[in-house]
Amino acid sequence: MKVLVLCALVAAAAAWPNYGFLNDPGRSEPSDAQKQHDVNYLLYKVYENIRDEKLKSIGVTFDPEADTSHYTDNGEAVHKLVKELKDNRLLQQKHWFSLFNTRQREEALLLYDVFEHSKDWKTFVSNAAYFRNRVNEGEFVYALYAAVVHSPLTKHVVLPPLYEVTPHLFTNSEVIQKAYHAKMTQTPGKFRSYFTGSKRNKEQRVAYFGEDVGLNTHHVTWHLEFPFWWEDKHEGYHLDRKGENFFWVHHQLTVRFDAERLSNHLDPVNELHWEATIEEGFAPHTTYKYGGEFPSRPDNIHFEDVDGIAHIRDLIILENRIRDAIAHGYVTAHDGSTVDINNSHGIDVLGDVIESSTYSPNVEYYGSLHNTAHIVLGRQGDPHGKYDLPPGVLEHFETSTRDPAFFRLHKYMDNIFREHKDSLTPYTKEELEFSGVAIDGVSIDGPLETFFEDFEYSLVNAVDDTPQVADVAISTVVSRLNHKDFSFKIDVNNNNDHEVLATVRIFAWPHNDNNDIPYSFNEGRWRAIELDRFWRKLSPGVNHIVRKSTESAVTVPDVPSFDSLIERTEAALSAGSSEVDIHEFVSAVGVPNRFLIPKGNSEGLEFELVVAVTDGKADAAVESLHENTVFNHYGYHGVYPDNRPHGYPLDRRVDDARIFHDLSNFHQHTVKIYNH
Ligand SMILES: *[C@@H]1O[C@H](CO)[C@@H](O)[C@H](O)[C@H]1NC(C)=O
Ligand SMILES: [Cu+2]
Repeated sequence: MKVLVLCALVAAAAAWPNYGFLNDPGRSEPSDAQKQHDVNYLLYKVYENIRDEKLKSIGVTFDPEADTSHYTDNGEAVHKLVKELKDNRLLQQKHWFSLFNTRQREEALLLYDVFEHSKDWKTFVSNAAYFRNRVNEGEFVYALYAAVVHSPLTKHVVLPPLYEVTPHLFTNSEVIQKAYHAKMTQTPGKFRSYFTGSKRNKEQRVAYFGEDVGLNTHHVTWHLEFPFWWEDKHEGYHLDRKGENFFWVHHQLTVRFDAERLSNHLDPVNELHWEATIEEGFAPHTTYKYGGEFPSRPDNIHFEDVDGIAHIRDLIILENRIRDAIAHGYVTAHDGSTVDINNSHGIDVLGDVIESSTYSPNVEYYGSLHNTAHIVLGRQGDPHGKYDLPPGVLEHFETSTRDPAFFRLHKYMDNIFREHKDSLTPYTKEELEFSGVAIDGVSIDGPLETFFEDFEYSLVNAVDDTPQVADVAISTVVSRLNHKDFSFKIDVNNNNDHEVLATVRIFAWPHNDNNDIPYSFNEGRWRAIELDRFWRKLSPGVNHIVRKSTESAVTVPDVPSFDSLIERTEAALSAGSSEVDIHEFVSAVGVPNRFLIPKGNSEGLEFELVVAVTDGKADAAVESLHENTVFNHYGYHGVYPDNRPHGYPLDRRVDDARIFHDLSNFHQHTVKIYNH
């Protein structure tokens, strides 16, 4: 019997492709460096044949259904996908892809399921090579990115910057055209990208925010880490606080954008209103790789129903149902039971309801306000499909923030969330105190100063070629915001006779509004930009905490270029090293560190800097947070680190600011942010 089983195993292995590491006895999985190499080449020139010979031949000879013992679901997912493929039902290649398109999303998720159910890397990578040649490229890229983010097999793999994998979604058409010209004429080219539109459009002053490739990557990556389609059967984990994270990530985008506007003498964003005019039009100056130009929207249009998507009046009804739930303090689940939201957890439920995600307790009743609104707003240029235009920028996470209307839409959502938060009872002094702990002083070492710098990224993956045509260097240079390094110095007195764990939370909000009137504490705290949140052990006596701006837990560094990622990987492999030293780039979920502080202005824009040191023992949801160095601001693989709500202790209404000013574990002072 034993012999029989062994024979069967050997036979199965023979039918499976010969993948390099199999020749390396004693190793069951390839090294991280090898996986990084494979992912690099799966994404390199994704519209053409794979440039890695081994992967390329696997892509041709592999039979995904040959041995289903390599799948955790006995091949169920792969059978489904192969059947769709054989029945010719899959979206063609060289066609646009949008995650908001139901059928296209289903196809991408079928492939995601195949990756997820692959027991080992060999199976994962062979399927990737095989389906890359057969499914729509956009679906492939999405499925692979999502799988690499979530799979335990790719824990240390760094995803190449999306703006160099699919540059069309990040780069203006004018520059893309120059890139094609450079390729056709085999002349290397470095082209400057300018922000969309002209100075006649005031919105252009803040285009450096919405069009920043790093910020767009943050937005895409957050939605990959917390997809609305996620069900807990995936990888077997629940994405803790997904709905609340949805609120917070967009709340932060909203308040950061308003702070950029203030820095540029613009009024804050007005919320979108279904019955009012959308004043700003938008001309995206962006083209699909396949499928034409992104549609424009003229100024001053009224919302129109979008055929096949939604009636405006239905969206108003959904909004009313949600606001009704907030007023009642509970949502009604699909089975008629009620879910209490009049508590700290309510925001999480509400986030699931508004987005909506599969976690929504009643999608039949509350619908999908956010996702539907994205499509409806994205289609206002051609609501009845008369001109057969492809989806709008708002139907892709990569391109959404380019359109200023994105921020209107999110201001609208944000105000609904605020209605809920404002309905909760304010924190009391007793709840906010940290017994025996007092902040002695807070200072900033170094200037709070921003500047613009040039950033270059490659467009080689934007243009077409074949292995017979040599590559010429093609890139674009874009201006981007950055800031000088600085550190927070926080002196904290621990008057207890023992060590305590503390959570340090740092925020800043604009001192004045657009009319130069100071914000009240309650208005300011809602506009607070989160700068950092970390845990520290405090010894008895005085503790001098120094926290560098580069260490901020809400930000991530910019990912190295695709070229340098490939170079570093190949160097590691040829040196026989099993890993590539790129650990700090594994997560791209955070805001780029460059955007940690808003732009400010030449006279110095005033902000209220706020530091709260709260009881870490009560706050910490997991052990050893004071030693944490990985990005886990929104949680990691479903585990959220903090027992407190996002934005704590500023997340609730403040009726009496004296409560905060009387706290010894709370500090506030005015700072100025300069831009030179
Ligand atoms: C929420 O709870 C608070 C305190 O328990 C209560 O005062 C308030 O009326 C409740 N709100 C709703 C909408 O039920
Ligand atoms: Cu979003």
